[in-house]
Parts: sequence; C-alpha cells; structure tokens
Amino acid sequence: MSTTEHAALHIDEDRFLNELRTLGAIGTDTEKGGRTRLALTDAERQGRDFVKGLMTDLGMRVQVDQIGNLIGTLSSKDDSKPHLMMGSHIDTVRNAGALDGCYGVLGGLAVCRAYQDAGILPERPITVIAFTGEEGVRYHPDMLGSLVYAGGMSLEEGLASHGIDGTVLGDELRRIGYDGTAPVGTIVPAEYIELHIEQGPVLEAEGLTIGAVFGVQGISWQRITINGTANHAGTTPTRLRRDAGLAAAKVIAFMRKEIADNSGGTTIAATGSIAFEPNLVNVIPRKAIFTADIRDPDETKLQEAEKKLLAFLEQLRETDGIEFSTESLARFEPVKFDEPIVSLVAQTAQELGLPAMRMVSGAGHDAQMIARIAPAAMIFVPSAGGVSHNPREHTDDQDLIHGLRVLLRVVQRRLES
Ligand code: HGY
Ligand code: MN
Ligand code: MN
Ligand code: MN
Repeated sequence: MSTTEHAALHIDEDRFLNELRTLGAIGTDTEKGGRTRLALTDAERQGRDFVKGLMTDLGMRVQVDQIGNLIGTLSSKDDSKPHLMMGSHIDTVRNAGALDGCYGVLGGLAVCRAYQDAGILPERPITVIAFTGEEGVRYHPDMLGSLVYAGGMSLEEGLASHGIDGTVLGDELRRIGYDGTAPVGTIVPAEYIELHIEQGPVLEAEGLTIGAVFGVQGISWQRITINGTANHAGTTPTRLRRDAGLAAAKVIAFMRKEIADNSGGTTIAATGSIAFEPNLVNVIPRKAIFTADIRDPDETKLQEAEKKLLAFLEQLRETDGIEFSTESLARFEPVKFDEPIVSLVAQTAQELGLPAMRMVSGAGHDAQMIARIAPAAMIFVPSAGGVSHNPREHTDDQDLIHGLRVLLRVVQRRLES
C-alpha cells in the first residue's frame, strides 16, 4: 500500500463509539445494572443480529459456522491470499460491562470500515469473527467457539455441551437461528489480532495506554461436589455432623490462604458459584456443589495448585467425614503469542507516542485458541480501577480510540508485509 493510501485510512471514531454504546445497551438489566447476554440467549441473539447487520452494511461476506461463530470477510485486491483475522466475542457474564469482547469485534469492523470509507481494497482479505460462548459461564469451557474453530474440541462435543440451565448448546443455536452450516475452521489466517480491554489494574497503575500482550496465563476450572449428611441443625451434636457446607467453606478458604496467598503472588483462585442441598436454614447441608477457578502463568505451578487442592479434599474425608468428586470444566495451559506481532504492537504504540508495556493476560481470550492455528497477539487498553465482569467496567473513550489506532496501524503493516 502506498504511503498516500496509508495516510488515507482513518477510523470513523464517533461511529465506532456509537456502535459500542448500541451493542453495550443490548441486554440491559435495569434492576441489577449492566447488561446480560449469556451465550445463545435471546439477548445475545439480538447482539449477533446487530453485528451481522454491520458486517452486511460493510459489504462483507457473512457466514455462520456450525458452532455458531459469526464470520465477516472483506474482499481485497487478491482474495486468494491468506486472510488477516481479528475478532473477539459479544456474549457476556451476568450484569457485565459494555466493553469486554465487544471492543474487539467492533474494533475489527471499524478497521474494515476505514478501508471502505477510503475506497481502498486491502492487500489481502480481512476476516472479523464474533466467537460463540467465550465467557464459558453458560456452556463450559470458556472460549468454546474459538476452541472448536481451532480444532481443540470436536464440533460434536461443542454442540452437545450442557448449559448450567440444562439446555444443550446445539439446540440453543437452532432456537436463535444461528445453527450455521459453514464448516468450522476453514479460514486459517496469516495472523490473528485481538483488541481487548485489560480487565485488570496493571496499565492504569503504571500510567500506560497500550498493552502488547505476549501470552495468557493457564486456567483450571473445576466443579467440586462434596457429599455429607443432611441432619437437624438444632439437635445434631457437632461431633456427629458430616457438614458438606462447612467442608466447602474450608476448601474456599484453603484455596485463598494456602494456594493463592502462598504462591508468591502468581497463583490466583476463586469460587464464583456455590449451591447447597437441601439449602434450608435448619438442615445441615448434605451436598455442596461449587466451582474452583485457579490460574497461574506457569504450568508447573498450576499443576501444583491443583494437587494441593486435591490433597486437601482427601484430608477433609478424614477430618469432616465427607465424600467428594471433582469434574474439570476447563483446563488450558499458558499460551505464548507470536513474538513478531507482539513486537509490532509495541513498536506501533511507540510510533504513535502511546506509552506501552509487554504483558501477560490474566483473563482467557479467543486469541489463545486461534494461536493454536495461526500467529496471534493481543492489544490491551486500560480498565478503570481494573474492574471488569461488573457494570462499572469502563475505559475512557480516548483510550479506546488509541487502542483502535494501534490496531489499524498494525493491520496496515501486516497487510503490507
Ligand atoms: O474467564 C475468563 O478469563 C474469560 O473471561 N472467559
Ligand atoms: Mn473477553
Ligand atoms: Mn469476560
Ligand atoms: Mn475473555
């Protein structure tokens, strides 16, 4: 691309910010705040329809693949060349912020619009994907759509995934009309670049604008079931209790105190979901079902953490007289991104006068799955207060635009190379 073409490309910033607000408003929960667009719910379908409309308006070739990934491809000077791919997700957790995932999908479309507005065909096709079920909160594991796309999970297994609400992923795809027919994973890109908010406090604390993300930490999600004995909360002496609720509480505290706090600061652990049975004020719980989300950038340390947790559960068998079982919901090793693209992100930020740092992502992302089939990297912008998965999630418009300008420039450089 000539330098004049280079200079002609501009992001339509107002339009991008409006689209982000429009998408962010879909699934608004006036009662508890934020928005909720769990994967394949009606609210997420509305979000999908909105993104599909933008792709169509851009004159993109729009496909939905068999796991429901929504794929838009912009034609180029030579469509036989390998695609440049960008993407992320538009599904959310409950009462989420407006930016997680949407920023990367709409950012990719804004880059395509810059080419279209300038009447310039990119050197190679550009594909933007909104992946199915990145959050993994309704259907496990997380990053399910990109994992199937990258061949890390079979299509059959993905479609058969059971939701926490008893639904089956394939049925819900049909119900919302996104049971696509395009085979999964057919576009293997020359590179994949994902624009995302950091969702943590690092960039803000360092006073920086851009994160050149060179990897993602390892993730271990488990569902733990502890079985005790239901008994009368008033009459049963402590020594006779087999209290599944107490045992669960001990595990949750153990994960924080003995696993996370003792790890030298790299291992983190949380229980985000818990349920007791029969879940009544005066009955000692016979059952506790809860999740363990443990992460570490180092695979060996993550395995150590998992072993410590298992050993503690075994110990509780003796001390608390309980039985237990565990089920893996997601297990992904740490991922390293493509060094040349990571360096290009850092160098581009510098050229644009934006203070940047190299960093690892604490959150999981679709990029870590596409990295299995193509060189991949991510661009982060700061999250105010490091808050995310929360209605208060916020990034200043100026930072959102800075991140987008870095994305545009990185795309141009990759298309020229
Ligand atoms: O859990 C995660 O890191 C991602 O948001 N799914
Ligand atoms: Mn995300
Ligand atoms: Mn998320
Ligand atoms: Mn994520």
